Amino acid sequence: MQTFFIIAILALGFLITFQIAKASEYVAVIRGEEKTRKQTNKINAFMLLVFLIVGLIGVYYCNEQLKGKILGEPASDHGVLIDRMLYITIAITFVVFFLTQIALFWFSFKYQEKEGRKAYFYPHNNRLELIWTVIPAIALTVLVGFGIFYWFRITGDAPKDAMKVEVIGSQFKWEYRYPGQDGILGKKYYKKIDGENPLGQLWEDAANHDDIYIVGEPLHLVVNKPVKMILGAKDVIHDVGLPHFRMKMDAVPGTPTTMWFTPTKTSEEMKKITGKSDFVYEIACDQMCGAGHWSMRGEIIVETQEEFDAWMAQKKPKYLTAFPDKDPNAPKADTTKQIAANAVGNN
Ligand SMILES: [Cu+2]
Repeated sequence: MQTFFIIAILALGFLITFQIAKASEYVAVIRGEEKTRKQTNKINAFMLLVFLIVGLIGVYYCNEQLKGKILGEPASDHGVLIDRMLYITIAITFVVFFLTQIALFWFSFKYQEKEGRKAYFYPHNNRLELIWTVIPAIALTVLVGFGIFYWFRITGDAPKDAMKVEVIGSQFKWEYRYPGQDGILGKKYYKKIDGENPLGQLWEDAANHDDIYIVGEPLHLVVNKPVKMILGAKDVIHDVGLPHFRMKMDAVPGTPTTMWFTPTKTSEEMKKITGKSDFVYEIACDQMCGAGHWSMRGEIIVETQEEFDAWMAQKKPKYLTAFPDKDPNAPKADTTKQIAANAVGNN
């Protein structure tokens, strides 16, 4: 039905344009070609001026409308750099936009065809050529220079003391893995992935024994502590998008990618800054990865080291779930019986 309407509207639009063209052709014949051409030329020149004014008002209106809808303060060290770069770019392009648009439409209006006026033939001017080559060259060098400088800082190596966390995307969820006490993420092999071992951890690698697996709950990060994310995917290409930290990086099956940043504000601080009591840091999938793509929205909690440690202390390595008999804290079957027997005896 929708397709039918679209085709009908297009056909109607074509018909109307065709009829108007035909009608103006007849009018031209009746009134005389030359006169009509001059009149149309005048109208066109005037419309260009109208376009300029309406366009500029539109630009201002859009800015007013969307002002409060941008993300606000960045919540990471890299975010500050990204925002600064963005504002410098916007400031430069803003000036260029205004100057060029006004010149373009105003000149078209002012120098429209007039009786007795002949276009001035002005083929070349070295000084002008130099000016409009050198100024954009300097502006672009500044922009690209900033970009490269920040790019190297952001994509450079993470600090040695950075905490590590693995982020794995699949249709349609995020899974996380912390390296545990040893600070090393154990080896994985995709053929080992099953219901009991969702990341395919190799249990013979001892580095895996203390790794903490998290799914279906927010990712926890420590404020003012650099975090290095090791990204991966199980099926298609996903993308870890962290809008509040101004970070994003593809999560690719088979090829680990990394990114690092330092969260600078806790979730609680962010609630005060934004004035929103329900504020949450989001992790989004920034790659159209399938029909359930939207449902990959996850949450991140940024907290103090103490809060993080308290949360982490409740977590049990996946290894101990896979091999309950290796768990020193798990109640042994016979010991439980013994305790029960003792309790009965004491009564
Ligand atoms: Cu995705």
